[in-house]
Amino acid sequence: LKRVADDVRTIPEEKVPWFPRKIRDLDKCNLLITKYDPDMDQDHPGFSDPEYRKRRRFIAELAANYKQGEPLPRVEYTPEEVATCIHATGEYVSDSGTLLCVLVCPEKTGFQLRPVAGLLSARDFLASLAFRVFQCTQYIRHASAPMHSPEPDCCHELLGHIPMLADKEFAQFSQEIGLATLGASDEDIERLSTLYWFTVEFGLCKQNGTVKAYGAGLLSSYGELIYALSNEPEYKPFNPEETAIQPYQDQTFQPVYFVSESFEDAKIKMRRYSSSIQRPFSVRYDPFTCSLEVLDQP
Ligand code: TIH
Ligand code: FE2
Repeated sequence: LKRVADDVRTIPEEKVPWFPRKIRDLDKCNLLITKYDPDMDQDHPGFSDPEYRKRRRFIAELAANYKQGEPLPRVEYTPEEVATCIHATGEYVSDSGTLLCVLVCPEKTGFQLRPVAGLLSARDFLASLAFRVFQCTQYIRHASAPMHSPEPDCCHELLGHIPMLADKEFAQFSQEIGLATLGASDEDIERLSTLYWFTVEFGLCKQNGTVKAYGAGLLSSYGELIYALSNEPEYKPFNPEETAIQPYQDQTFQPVYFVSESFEDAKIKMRRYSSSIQRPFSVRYDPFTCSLEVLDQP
Protein backbone atom coordinates (compact mmCIF):
# COMPACT_ATOMS: atom_id res chain seq x y z
CA LEU A 1 0.00 0.00 0.00
CA LYS A 2 1.25 3.45 -0.77
CA ARG A 3 0.12 6.57 0.90
CA VAL A 4 -1.62 9.06 -1.37
CA ALA A 5 -1.14 12.82 -1.26
CA ASP A 6 -3.89 14.81 0.33
CA ASP A 7 -5.62 15.64 -2.92
CA VAL A 8 -5.49 12.01 -4.09
CA ARG A 9 -4.04 13.03 -7.45
CA THR A 10 -4.04 9.46 -8.70
CA ILE A 11 -7.83 9.26 -8.56
CA PRO A 12 -9.62 10.87 -11.52
CA GLU A 13 -11.45 13.69 -9.81
CA GLU A 14 -14.77 13.37 -11.59
CA LYS A 15 -15.04 9.73 -10.49
CA VAL A 16 -14.81 10.24 -6.74
CA PRO A 17 -17.32 12.48 -4.99
CA TRP A 18 -15.87 14.81 -2.37
CA PHE A 19 -15.73 13.39 1.13
CA PRO A 20 -14.54 14.70 4.50
CA ARG A 21 -10.93 13.86 5.42
CA LYS A 22 -10.77 15.37 8.89
CA ILE A 23 -13.36 15.82 11.57
CA ARG A 24 -13.56 19.59 10.97
CA ASP A 25 -14.67 18.88 7.39
CA LEU A 26 -17.99 17.75 8.87
CA ASP A 27 -18.95 21.44 8.97
CA LYS A 28 -19.34 21.03 5.21
CA CYS A 29 -21.54 17.91 5.52
CA ASN A 30 -24.72 19.90 5.96
CA LEU A 31 -26.91 19.23 2.92
CA LEU A 32 -30.48 19.17 4.21
CA ILE A 33 -33.36 17.32 2.56
CA THR A 34 -36.50 19.46 2.67
CA LYS A 35 -38.87 16.52 2.18
CA TYR A 36 -40.29 16.81 5.72
CA ASP A 37 -39.53 20.42 6.48
CA PRO A 38 -42.53 21.88 8.37
CA ASP A 39 -42.20 25.05 6.24
CA MET A 40 -42.29 23.15 2.94
CA ASP A 41 -44.31 19.97 3.42
CA GLN A 42 -48.06 20.47 3.62
CA ASP A 43 -48.48 17.05 5.23
CA HIS A 44 -46.12 17.85 8.09
CA PRO A 45 -48.12 17.80 11.33
CA GLY A 46 -46.69 21.24 12.14
CA PHE A 47 -47.33 22.85 8.74
CA SER A 48 -50.33 24.92 9.86
CA ASP A 49 -48.88 25.78 13.27
CA PRO A 50 -46.95 29.06 13.01
CA GLU A 51 -45.66 28.81 16.59
CA TYR A 52 -44.19 25.39 15.88
CA ARG A 53 -42.58 26.56 12.67
CA LYS A 54 -41.05 29.51 14.46
CA ARG A 55 -39.64 27.22 17.12
CA ARG A 56 -38.19 24.93 14.46
CA ARG A 57 -36.50 27.86 12.74
CA PHE A 58 -34.96 28.95 16.05
CA ILE A 59 -33.53 25.47 16.72
CA ALA A 60 -32.43 25.10 13.08
CA GLU A 61 -30.47 28.33 13.42
CA LEU A 62 -28.51 26.92 16.36
CA ALA A 63 -27.45 23.95 14.24
CA ALA A 64 -26.64 26.09 11.21
CA ASN A 65 -24.22 28.21 13.24
CA TYR A 66 -22.51 25.26 14.91
CA LYS A 67 -18.84 24.51 14.21
CA GLN A 68 -17.23 21.12 14.90
CA GLY A 69 -15.71 20.94 18.37
CA GLU A 70 -17.93 23.57 19.99
CA PRO A 71 -20.09 22.52 22.93
CA LEU A 72 -23.61 21.50 21.89
CA PRO A 73 -26.08 24.37 21.97
CA ARG A 74 -28.40 24.03 24.99
CA VAL A 75 -32.11 24.11 24.30
CA GLU A 76 -34.55 24.89 27.10
CA TYR A 77 -37.59 22.77 26.30
CA THR A 78 -41.04 24.17 26.98
CA PRO A 79 -43.50 22.28 29.19
CA GLU A 80 -45.46 21.42 26.04
CA GLU A 81 -42.40 19.90 24.35
CA VAL A 82 -41.58 17.87 27.44
CA ALA A 83 -45.20 16.65 27.57
CA THR A 84 -45.00 15.57 23.90
CA CYS A 85 -41.87 13.56 24.64
CA ILE A 86 -43.47 11.88 27.62
CA HIS A 87 -46.47 11.07 25.47
CA ALA A 88 -44.26 9.73 22.66
CA THR A 89 -42.05 7.57 24.78
CA GLY A 90 -43.59 7.19 28.20
CA GLU A 91 -40.38 8.58 29.59
CA TYR A 92 -39.14 11.93 30.73
CA VAL A 93 -36.76 13.30 28.14
CA SER A 94 -35.03 16.58 28.69
CA ASP A 95 -31.93 18.37 27.64
CA SER A 96 -30.16 16.52 30.41
CA GLY A 97 -30.63 13.44 28.20
CA THR A 98 -28.44 15.05 25.59
CA LEU A 99 -26.07 16.09 28.31
CA LEU A 100 -25.93 12.51 29.52
CA CYS A 101 -24.83 11.38 26.08
CA VAL A 102 -22.28 14.13 25.87
CA LEU A 103 -20.83 12.74 29.08
CA VAL A 104 -21.37 9.00 28.60
CA CYS A 105 -20.71 8.29 24.92
CA PRO A 106 -17.19 9.71 24.72
CA GLU A 107 -16.24 7.56 27.67
CA LYS A 108 -17.80 4.36 26.33
CA THR A 109 -17.24 4.52 22.57
CA GLY A 110 -15.84 7.92 21.65
CA PHE A 111 -19.04 8.85 19.80
CA GLN A 112 -19.80 12.57 19.77
CA LEU A 113 -22.95 14.45 18.85
CA ARG A 114 -23.25 17.48 16.66
CA PRO A 115 -26.49 19.37 16.13
CA VAL A 116 -28.31 19.11 12.82
CA ALA A 117 -31.24 21.24 11.64
CA GLY A 118 -33.28 18.41 10.10
CA LEU A 119 -33.07 15.45 7.77
CA LEU A 120 -29.61 15.35 6.16
CA SER A 121 -28.66 13.85 2.81
CA ALA A 122 -27.68 10.20 3.26
CA ARG A 123 -24.17 10.96 2.02
CA ASP A 124 -23.52 13.67 4.61
CA PHE A 125 -25.24 11.86 7.47
CA LEU A 126 -23.39 8.58 6.91
CA ALA A 127 -20.03 10.29 6.32
CA SER A 128 -20.12 11.74 9.83
CA LEU A 129 -20.44 8.22 11.30
CA ALA A 130 -17.01 7.43 9.84
CA PHE A 131 -15.64 9.94 12.37
CA ARG A 132 -17.80 8.62 15.21
CA VAL A 133 -19.89 11.75 15.01
CA PHE A 134 -23.66 11.47 15.16
CA GLN A 135 -25.69 14.29 13.62
CA CYS A 136 -28.40 14.82 16.22
CA THR A 137 -31.64 16.77 15.91
CA GLN A 138 -32.66 18.94 18.86
CA TYR A 139 -36.25 19.84 17.99
CA ILE A 140 -39.25 17.89 19.26
CA ARG A 141 -41.98 16.37 17.07
CA HIS A 142 -45.32 18.17 16.79
CA ALA A 143 -47.67 17.63 19.74
CA SER A 144 -50.49 16.42 17.47
CA ALA A 145 -48.61 13.24 16.41
CA PRO A 146 -46.49 11.97 19.29
CA MET A 147 -46.62 8.22 18.49
CA HIS A 148 -44.92 8.34 15.12
CA SER A 149 -42.82 10.98 13.44
CA PRO A 150 -41.91 10.83 9.74
CA GLU A 151 -38.65 12.66 10.47
CA PRO A 152 -36.07 12.18 13.19
CA ASP A 153 -36.52 14.33 16.28
CA CYS A 154 -34.92 14.61 19.70
CA CYS A 155 -37.15 11.87 21.21
CA HIS A 156 -35.99 9.55 18.45
CA GLU A 157 -32.31 10.37 19.02
CA LEU A 158 -32.44 10.12 22.81
CA LEU A 159 -34.45 6.92 23.02
CA GLY A 160 -33.36 5.24 19.85
CA HIS A 161 -29.83 6.17 18.91
CA ILE A 162 -27.97 7.45 21.91
CA PRO A 163 -28.15 4.30 24.06
CA MET A 164 -26.85 2.31 21.10
CA LEU A 165 -24.02 4.72 20.40
CA ALA A 166 -22.80 4.04 23.92
CA ASP A 167 -22.48 0.33 23.01
CA LYS A 168 -19.09 -0.79 21.67
CA GLU A 169 -20.31 -3.29 19.07
CA PHE A 170 -22.98 -0.99 17.83
CA ALA A 171 -20.70 2.04 17.64
CA GLN A 172 -18.31 0.05 15.52
CA PHE A 173 -21.10 -1.22 13.26
CA SER A 174 -22.21 2.39 12.71
CA GLN A 175 -18.70 3.67 12.01
CA GLU A 176 -18.05 0.88 9.51
CA ILE A 177 -21.14 1.78 7.48
CA GLY A 178 -19.91 5.37 7.53
CA LEU A 179 -16.43 4.44 6.32
CA ALA A 180 -17.92 2.37 3.48
CA THR A 181 -19.82 5.40 2.15
CA LEU A 182 -16.86 7.77 1.80
CA GLY A 183 -16.33 8.67 -1.84
CA ALA A 184 -18.82 5.96 -2.87
CA SER A 185 -21.02 6.28 -5.97
CA ASP A 186 -24.59 7.54 -5.61
CA GLU A 187 -25.82 3.99 -6.22
CA ASP A 188 -23.65 2.59 -3.43
CA ILE A 189 -24.77 5.38 -1.08
CA GLU A 190 -28.37 4.43 -1.84
CA ARG A 191 -27.69 0.77 -1.05
CA LEU A 192 -25.75 1.55 2.13
CA SER A 193 -28.40 3.94 3.40
CA THR A 194 -31.04 1.28 2.72
CA LEU A 195 -28.96 -1.13 4.82
CA TYR A 196 -28.66 1.50 7.54
CA TRP A 197 -32.41 1.92 7.39
CA PHE A 198 -33.22 -1.78 7.85
CA THR A 199 -30.63 -2.31 10.59
CA VAL A 200 -29.82 0.76 12.67
CA GLU A 201 -33.28 2.30 12.22
CA PHE A 202 -35.70 -0.61 11.86
CA GLY A 203 -33.70 -3.75 12.55
CA LEU A 204 -35.02 -6.85 14.31
CA CYS A 205 -32.73 -9.45 15.76
CA LYS A 206 -33.11 -12.84 17.47
CA GLN A 207 -32.15 -13.19 21.09
CA ASN A 208 -32.53 -16.55 22.84
CA GLY A 209 -34.96 -17.62 20.15
CA THR A 210 -37.21 -14.57 20.42
CA VAL A 211 -37.36 -11.76 17.87
CA LYS A 212 -36.51 -8.40 19.45
CA ALA A 213 -36.33 -4.88 18.08
CA TYR A 214 -33.04 -3.00 18.13
CA GLY A 215 -33.68 -0.34 15.47
CA ALA A 216 -33.77 3.24 16.75
CA GLY A 217 -36.86 4.08 14.70
CA LEU A 218 -38.73 1.33 16.54
CA LEU A 219 -37.45 2.14 20.01
CA SER A 220 -38.60 5.75 19.67
CA SER A 221 -42.01 5.02 18.18
CA TYR A 222 -44.30 3.22 20.56
CA GLY A 223 -46.87 2.76 17.81
CA GLU A 224 -44.44 1.14 15.40
CA LEU A 225 -42.67 -0.96 18.04
CA ILE A 226 -45.92 -2.78 18.84
CA TYR A 227 -46.69 -3.15 15.14
CA ALA A 228 -43.22 -4.47 14.23
CA LEU A 229 -43.48 -7.32 16.73
CA SER A 230 -47.15 -8.12 16.03
CA ASN A 231 -46.65 -10.73 13.27
CA GLU A 232 -48.69 -8.53 10.95
CA PRO A 233 -45.87 -7.14 8.78
CA GLU A 234 -43.67 -9.23 6.53
CA TYR A 235 -40.41 -10.60 7.97
CA LYS A 236 -37.36 -11.47 5.89
CA PRO A 237 -33.97 -12.79 6.97
CA PHE A 238 -31.29 -10.08 6.95
CA ASN A 239 -29.08 -10.57 3.94
CA PRO A 240 -27.21 -7.44 2.78
CA GLU A 241 -27.40 -8.15 -0.97
CA GLU A 242 -31.16 -8.48 -0.77
CA THR A 243 -31.83 -5.93 1.98
CA ALA A 244 -29.81 -3.24 0.16
CA ILE A 245 -32.29 -3.14 -2.73
CA GLN A 246 -35.53 -3.33 -0.76
CA PRO A 247 -37.54 -0.15 -1.46
CA TYR A 248 -38.41 1.75 1.72
CA GLN A 249 -40.44 4.73 2.83
CA ASP A 250 -40.62 6.84 5.96
CA GLN A 251 -44.17 8.17 5.68
CA THR A 252 -45.65 5.48 7.92
CA PHE A 253 -44.88 2.07 9.51
CA GLN A 254 -42.61 -0.25 7.51
CA PRO A 255 -44.37 -3.03 5.60
CA VAL A 256 -41.31 -5.30 5.89
CA TYR A 257 -38.60 -5.86 8.51
CA PHE A 258 -35.34 -7.78 8.28
CA VAL A 259 -34.44 -10.19 11.07
CA SER A 260 -30.80 -11.00 11.91
CA GLU A 261 -29.77 -14.25 13.60
CA SER A 262 -27.83 -12.15 16.11
CA PHE A 263 -26.31 -8.71 16.15
CA GLU A 264 -22.89 -10.30 15.69
CA ASP A 265 -24.18 -12.03 12.56
CA ALA A 266 -25.50 -8.75 11.15
CA LYS A 267 -22.10 -7.20 11.78
CA ILE A 268 -20.17 -9.94 10.00
CA LYS A 269 -22.52 -9.89 7.01
CA MET A 270 -22.39 -6.09 6.79
CA ARG A 271 -18.60 -6.16 6.87
CA ARG A 272 -18.48 -8.71 4.08
CA TYR A 273 -20.87 -6.60 2.02
CA SER A 274 -18.92 -3.36 2.59
CA SER A 275 -15.66 -4.93 1.54
CA SER A 276 -17.25 -6.03 -1.73
CA ILE A 277 -17.91 -2.41 -2.75
CA GLN A 278 -15.40 -1.30 -5.39
CA ARG A 279 -13.47 1.89 -4.68
CA PRO A 280 -10.14 2.93 -6.25
CA PHE A 281 -8.75 3.56 -2.73
CA SER A 282 -9.29 2.40 0.80
CA VAL A 283 -9.74 4.41 3.98
CA ARG A 284 -8.63 3.97 7.55
CA TYR A 285 -9.70 6.19 10.41
CA ASP A 286 -6.96 7.44 12.70
CA PRO A 287 -8.58 8.18 16.08
CA PHE A 288 -5.48 10.07 17.31
CA THR A 289 -5.75 12.77 14.65
CA CYS A 290 -9.50 12.36 13.99
CA SER A 291 -8.69 12.13 10.31
CA LEU A 292 -8.67 9.59 7.51
CA GLU A 293 -5.77 7.88 5.91
CA VAL A 294 -6.55 7.35 2.26
CA LEU A 295 -4.60 4.54 0.68
CA ASP A 296 -4.27 3.57 -2.95
CA GLN A 297 -5.29 0.00 -3.67
CA PRO A 298 -2.21 -2.22 -4.18
N1 TIH B 1 -40.52 7.16 13.05
C1 TIH B 1 -39.60 7.46 14.11
C2 TIH B 1 -40.32 7.93 15.39
O1 TIH B 1 -41.51 8.17 15.35
O2 TIH B 1 -39.66 8.09 16.40
C3 TIH B 1 -38.63 8.55 13.71
C4 TIH B 1 -37.81 8.17 12.52
C5 TIH B 1 -36.92 7.18 12.40
C6 TIH B 1 -36.33 7.11 11.14
C7 TIH B 1 -36.75 8.03 10.30
S1 TIH B 1 -37.90 8.97 11.09
FE1 FE2 C 1 -32.55 7.81 13.20
